[in-house]
Amino acid sequence: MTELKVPQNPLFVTQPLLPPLAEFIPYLQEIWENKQLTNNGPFHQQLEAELAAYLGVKHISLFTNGTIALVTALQALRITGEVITTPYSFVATAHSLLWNGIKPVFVDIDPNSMNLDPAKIEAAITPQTTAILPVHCYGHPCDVDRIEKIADNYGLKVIYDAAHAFGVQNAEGSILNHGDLSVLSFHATKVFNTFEGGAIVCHSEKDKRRIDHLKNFGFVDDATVVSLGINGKMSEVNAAFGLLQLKGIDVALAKRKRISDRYRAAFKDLKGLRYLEDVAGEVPNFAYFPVLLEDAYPIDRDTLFARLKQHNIFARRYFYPLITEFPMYRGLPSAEHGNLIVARQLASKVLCLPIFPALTDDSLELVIHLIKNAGEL
Ligand code: T4K
Repeated sequence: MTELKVPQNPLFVTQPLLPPLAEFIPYLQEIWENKQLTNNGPFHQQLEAELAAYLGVKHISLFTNGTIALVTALQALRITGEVITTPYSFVATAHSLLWNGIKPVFVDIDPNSMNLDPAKIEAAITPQTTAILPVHCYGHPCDVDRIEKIADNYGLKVIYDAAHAFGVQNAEGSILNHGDLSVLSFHATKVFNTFEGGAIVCHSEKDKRRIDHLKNFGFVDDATVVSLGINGKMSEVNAAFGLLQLKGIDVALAKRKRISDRYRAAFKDLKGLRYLEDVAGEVPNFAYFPVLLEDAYPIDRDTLFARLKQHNIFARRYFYPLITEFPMYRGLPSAEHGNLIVARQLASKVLCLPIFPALTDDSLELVIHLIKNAGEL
């Protein structure tokens, strides 16, 4: 790259994966012919089967989005009282608890993994605690073994918010096989998208049946409603799009890996900038590329954020503000500043850089140049 060119079009943190439109038309023709638009149609069933096989999980239930899937997962396990969760996430994680009348209890995160710190969970457990809702933040796996041990000791359920963790594996296989349930998001900004969409992964037919009833108003047949269900069903158009997406997912993941590798190589010896390290045996999905700017970096996170914006580059401060800063959470005792020291630090220091399959080399090199030369520009 000889000169710095401000990109003509804005460069966003992500851009949805979209296959050629012509490849989607035959799916639409099929829907137009069979007139099944929703309610567990053929594409819906096919996508559930193909996703379960691709992800290496037993059962998957598709949803209209990840948030309704989270709300339903808590209903499926009849969670009540208090639930331990992280403040360092998208607000939907905690909202799913409030929608169920559950009190969120926020616990601080680990500075290296940026996930719920297992060492701090036990101190937050009370007689009202019924579950833990950790997030595999940025797609990096939580310490599932330690969380499982604590849950077993105290008789708690574990629901993983796996919105970022499509395709992620640890040494034992899919990360989605841990906990009682895992919830995925297939939103446009995710590694695998169905425009809007989500899913619950579960381990037994019985759980899947209950989840499927809950996402269909509680109906088990045309005259019987057994639970306080909601309309959480994925439509045939979204499911068909998912089937097409799935065909290109491995190529898309490989492109993401290339970008992640390039960022890592470029920032390896950069003073004051830290990125998430690989965990042994982990298969990541390169969903996000968060960098943490420490004191040794020449400018602070918000100055870098603004400077990139001047160059038409829209990095994102995920997850700033912390969930506990929002009005419906800030009065909770666990939202108190001293309880969340690491999360507060990270929320002021982390910036997520553009990463998506169609990111061009020129754009990637421009982002790298601006970050490496922040002290001089
Ligand atoms: N749990 C966690 C941990 C989550 O991260 C999320 C969602 C959920 C639960 C809930 O799942 P869903 O109910 O959403 O399925 C985005 C997404 O809206 C949200 O899905 C996601 N997390 C969150 C981390 O990011 P914003 O406010 O950053 O979205 P937005 O519209 O600013 O998009 C970011 C950039 O992506 C834009 O600047 C441009 C680009 N973009 C976005 C969209 C929507 C496109 O190029 N095309 C698009 O269609 O929240």
